Amino acid sequence: ATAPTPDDRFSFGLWTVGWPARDPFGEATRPPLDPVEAVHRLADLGAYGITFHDDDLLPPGIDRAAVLARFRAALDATGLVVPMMTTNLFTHPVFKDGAFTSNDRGVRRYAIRKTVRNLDLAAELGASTYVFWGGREGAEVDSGKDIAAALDRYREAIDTLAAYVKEQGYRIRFALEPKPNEPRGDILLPTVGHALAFIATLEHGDIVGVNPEVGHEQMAGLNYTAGIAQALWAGKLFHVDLNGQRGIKYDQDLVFGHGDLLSAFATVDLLENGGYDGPRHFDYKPLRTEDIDGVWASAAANMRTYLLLKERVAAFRADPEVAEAMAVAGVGELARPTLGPGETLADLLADRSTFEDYDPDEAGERGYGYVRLNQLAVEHLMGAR
Ligand code: 3MF
Ligand code: MG
Ligand code: MG
Ligand code: MG
Repeated sequence: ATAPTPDDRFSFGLWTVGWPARDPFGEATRPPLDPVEAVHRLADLGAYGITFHDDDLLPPGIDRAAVLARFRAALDATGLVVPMMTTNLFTHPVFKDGAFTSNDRGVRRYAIRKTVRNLDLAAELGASTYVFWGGREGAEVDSGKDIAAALDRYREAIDTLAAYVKEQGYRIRFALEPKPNEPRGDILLPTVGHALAFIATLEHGDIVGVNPEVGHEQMAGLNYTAGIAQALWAGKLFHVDLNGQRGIKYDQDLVFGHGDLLSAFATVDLLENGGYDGPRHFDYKPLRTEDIDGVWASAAANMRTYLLLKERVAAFRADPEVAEAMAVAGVGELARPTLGPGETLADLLADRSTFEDYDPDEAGERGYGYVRLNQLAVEHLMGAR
């Protein structure tokens, strides 16, 4: 694969390469990373964007003006952009029962204030997507959280903030990031489907979409590619968090492709050929075993894996045998409406070929050849074709 360039639109969270690898059982294994260093290293590697939570760059108590001036200078020097920003509504103890859905009203009002402050900065830095990951919006105790009331408060917060964005004339869209659990026992809007259903109830849902993360859907045993396909179909795939996950367990945030590689192949196929035009954003964690060289090697690995998969997907799509296998499977046939142009249900009922003269036993004998199609995908993925 060719080396990544800004045209590939790869972006990374500051909290990804900057993760000092503190986990629930162990101390940090790496020193803190200067955000300015992160900007330079990511630009050198060929990324185009860097994203961050308010507190990643501007922790409480820091000289905001000074930090921002240094950070902006690094962006200007490298050409790196800030396509997405988000709010940390999960680290501080104040958010232990949630932010927009805490049972404590004062916390909910503080969460809205904290978000508005960072939305103003997002507008200033030109970020076009603002992500909401509700990590603490959830519960462990069923009787302790009125889910309907929590969803009312969630809706109230998102609508209030979206109305603010419109009033200010900011060119920002929101993207809700689903996750089934961790750190809460159960989290509200646990999957892409739950989030889409929630968005449909919003007053300002026109500027609200989703930011699905590979590992989050896979933690729920779901198919990530199918999930983002439905989000695309709904016109709601505003952003993606790419990474790797190996099965239903804690959120691993592995390098993209280091989990379910065949699924990653399908994801790249969809992102490249399915009409997605947002950033290819990586939300991963360099393994705790890595030193700082390993951090940059892992950042490069995300992009290289994506580009290699993009190459393999192109070869798969260009292979005449694949086209033939797809025709056998009827992949294109599904795009044809079930009723003919202008045909009514009455016409269909009158059409003897749909029932009286239809032989379901004979139709049931059709083989779809999906295994052959999948084997072709596997062989392209392995570089065997
Ligand atoms: C946690 C996440 C988050 C979100 C981030 C918004 C800390 O599992 O995935 O990362 O992605 O808050 O982008
Ligand atoms: Mg995550
Ligand atoms: Mg994750
Ligand atoms: Mg994420």
